[in-house]
Amino acid sequence: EADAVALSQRIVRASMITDPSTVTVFDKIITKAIPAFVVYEDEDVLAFHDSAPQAPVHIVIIPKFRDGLTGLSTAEERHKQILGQLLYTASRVAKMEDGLRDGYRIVINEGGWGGQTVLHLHLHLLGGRFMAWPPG
Ligand code: DGP
Repeated sequence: EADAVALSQRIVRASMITDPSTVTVFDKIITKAIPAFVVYEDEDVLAFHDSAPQAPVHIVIIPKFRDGLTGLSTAEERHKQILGQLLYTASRVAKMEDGLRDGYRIVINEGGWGGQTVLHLHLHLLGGRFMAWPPG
């Protein structure tokens, strides 16, 4: 039964993903139309606290210009630089967070079965507790 519940939850989450051309909540965070606790920002990248934290430290890192990157699966040659910048930002931000001194985890949820709900590529930076393996 637990499996059935987990599967139905994933299907609900997948159904939230609709039109890749839609403006997502991350656009509103980038334009400051809705507030977020920003921990790092430069010309290309924004990092902010996740509103539904799954660990004591849970930061979302996004490119400011989606440029077709609805998720990792739409990555193309031209995205190689921003993909590197996102990981490098994760490394920089992790150094600033006391709770991540003993380690952390980077996650990219891709597609419905990957648990993705926002169609704008993002890294999750998680830590502040032991991160179990395998992930759920
Ligand atoms: P994913 O499920 O991998 O697509 O992750 C989307 C994350 O975005 C999820 O962990 C919650 C977070 N999130 C969604 N809406 C908001 C919001 O309005 N503000 C903030 N700070 N985070 C949000």
